[in-house]
Order: sequence, then C-alpha cells, then structure tokens
Amino acid sequence: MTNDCLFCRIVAGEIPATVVHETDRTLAFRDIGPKAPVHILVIPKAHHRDVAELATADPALAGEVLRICAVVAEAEGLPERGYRVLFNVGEHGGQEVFHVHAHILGGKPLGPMVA
Ligand code: DGP
Repeated sequence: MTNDCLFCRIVAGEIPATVVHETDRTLAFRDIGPKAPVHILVIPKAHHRDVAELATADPALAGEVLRICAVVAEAEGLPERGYRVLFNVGEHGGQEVFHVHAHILGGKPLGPMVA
C-alpha cells in the first residue's frame, strides 16, 4: 500500500468503487469514466507500477490478473460477441494511474485498435 496511490486507496477501502469481483490478491471494479458499455479495471492488490514491472516482479500474479479478466468478462456476458483487454504503460501509452490495471472493454463493437 502506498498512501499516494489512488488504486491502493481503493483496495484499502478509503475510496469507494463499484467492485464486481474480489480475490485475496486481485480486485475488479468499474471504471469511473467508462469508454464502453462495459469498462472494468482489474488490478493486483499489491502495488506494482505497470504491467512490465508486475510481470518481472511476480509473473504468477500477472497471470492471475489475466485469469481474472477472463472470469470477469464471462460474468459480464462478453465472450459471445468479444471484448478487449489492454494495459496502458507509461506516458506515451496513456497511463494515468501508476498502479497496474487491465482495462476490460466491451458491450459494443470497438473497431480496430488506433494509435
Ligand atoms: P489509465 O489511463 O490506463 O491509467 O487508466 C486509468 C483509468 O482509471 C481511467 O480509465 C479512469 C479510471 N479512474 C481514475 N480514477 C478513478 C477512480 O477514482 N475510480 C475508478 N473506479 N476509476 C478511476
């Protein structure tokens, strides 16, 4: 837990969030500014800056985050039509919150990825 990290504070219950799934090591909650009908963030509870740092420090936990993405997508009914999972990394990647999070986006056609 780092006191100045927004998502650590959500994990600690200090900032409210609409939680859709929780395990010992992960938390999934709805994005505050959804970019699609379904927009959920999946995070490890432990603080890691981005997915590269997480995958290096704790590859099992990185895998667990991906597994939870599949679980949450299933619970939201997304697999039939498809959905997107993405990680933003760093300034050029558009990362704004420096506690690694997977975005799950779905519920409408998302089209091709654009830079
Ligand atoms: P990124 O650009 O990849 O760092 O995405 C950060 C996301 O976090 C962005 O889509 C908006 C979301 N977000 C920011 N603050 C909050 C918050 O306080 N609560 C929730 N639920 N989502 C937040």
